[in-house]
Amino acid sequence: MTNQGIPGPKPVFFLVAAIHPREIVSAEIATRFVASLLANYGADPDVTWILDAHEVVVVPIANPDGHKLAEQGYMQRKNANTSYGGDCADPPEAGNHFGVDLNRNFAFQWGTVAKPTIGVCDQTFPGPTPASEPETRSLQALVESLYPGHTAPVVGEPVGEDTSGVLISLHSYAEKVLWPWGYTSDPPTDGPALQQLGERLAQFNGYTPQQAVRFYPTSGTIEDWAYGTLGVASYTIEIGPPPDRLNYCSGFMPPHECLDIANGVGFWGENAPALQYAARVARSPYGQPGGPQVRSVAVVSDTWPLLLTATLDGGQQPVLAAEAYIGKAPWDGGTPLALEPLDGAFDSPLEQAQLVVPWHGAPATAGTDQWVAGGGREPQNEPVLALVRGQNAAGTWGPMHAAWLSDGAGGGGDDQVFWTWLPLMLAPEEGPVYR
Ligand code: 0X9
Ligand code: ZN
Repeated sequence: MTNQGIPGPKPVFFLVAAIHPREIVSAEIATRFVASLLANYGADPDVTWILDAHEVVVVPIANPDGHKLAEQGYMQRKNANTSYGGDCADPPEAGNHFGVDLNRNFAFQWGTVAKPTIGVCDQTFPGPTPASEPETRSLQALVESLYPGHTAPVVGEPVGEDTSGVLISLHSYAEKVLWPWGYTSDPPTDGPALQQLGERLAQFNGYTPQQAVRFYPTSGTIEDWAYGTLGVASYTIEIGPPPDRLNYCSGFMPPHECLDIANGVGFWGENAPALQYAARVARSPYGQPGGPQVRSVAVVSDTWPLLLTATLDGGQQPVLAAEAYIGKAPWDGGTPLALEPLDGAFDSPLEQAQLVVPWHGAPATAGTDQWVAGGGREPQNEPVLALVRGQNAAGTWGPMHAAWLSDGAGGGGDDQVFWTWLPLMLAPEEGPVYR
């Protein structure tokens, strides 16, 4: 998914689910993520710039043969390859079935923890050779095609903030956010940065963030492979039961309503913001998560010029700057407009800031390009995105958060649009308008 009207290449967020088919909630969440992006494009400002500026690639069911068995209620973890012999239970049982564990089959450190000698019917049988399975080879080829120019990280050298791309593999049901390595207890060179993003994701879904090996050692997982061969920031999210439904929503095949229970915050409510955050930082996953978070952006105005306000959260670090890009992002050559701190100085971890959106040139003809200093389009006929970000004391810029400069009605140049070229059309007695 991407806005094909805007040419690439663009940073890629890759989401894969149901490598283990019995973990049925993973496919459901991946499918919902697709639906939510498509349904909210053009309406939700963050969804809109995510799809304008990124490619989002989702494989909701990575193990279709296994999923077919899971759909029939069998606790199938592996694929449905029966060609390696063995005398495995058939129909499949939870702890004894035919097939290869695709999440042990990837061609990186293959067989070092999950050894092929453990037995064909074992739950973590890694296959006879690295990437022996067609599903694995397809996923490897797909992921490699999405990250051209990416190379294996060099030990001792961080891959750097310019390395784009995030990969998330969805599983259930341990309530964890896990990053490489799984095959060794040594942290990778990028351990601190991987941890930084992992902890951010965990702040959204409430799960436990840790290096994967600390859950238990594994080899041949997709996340070790993707980080180990391409340097892509890669994670497993183990979707788990909301705290108040620990028993009811546990297990591989929880009731469908567990997606939304507890006032709408079930598996979906917990994980949707985490997935959206992962997409938002895909341009610089090793950098942006260390920067401030923009908690809110609002466009406030009762007359020209427009006033944009934002709340920035630097966590442990003071926020030292904030800027907005209007109509044109920095990666498209947009010009930053500096926000001013409301309390007079950028010096604390929580700052409120504002920008009086400059109005350059005469308020002339709709459709001309002379509206904002940021180099973007004027918003006469379509709403325009304002992207806001903050910088902390370490110099790190955080991820963008977006708001519309518009009436929120979805464009079309109708006469409801409050940023009309004719300021007099705004009755002053209406007071501030919060959009
Ligand atoms: O074992 C797995 O493949 C994943 N857990 S699951 O219960 N869904 O099968 C975890 C993979 C993450 N890596 C490590 N835990 N090392
Ligand atoms: Zn799993």
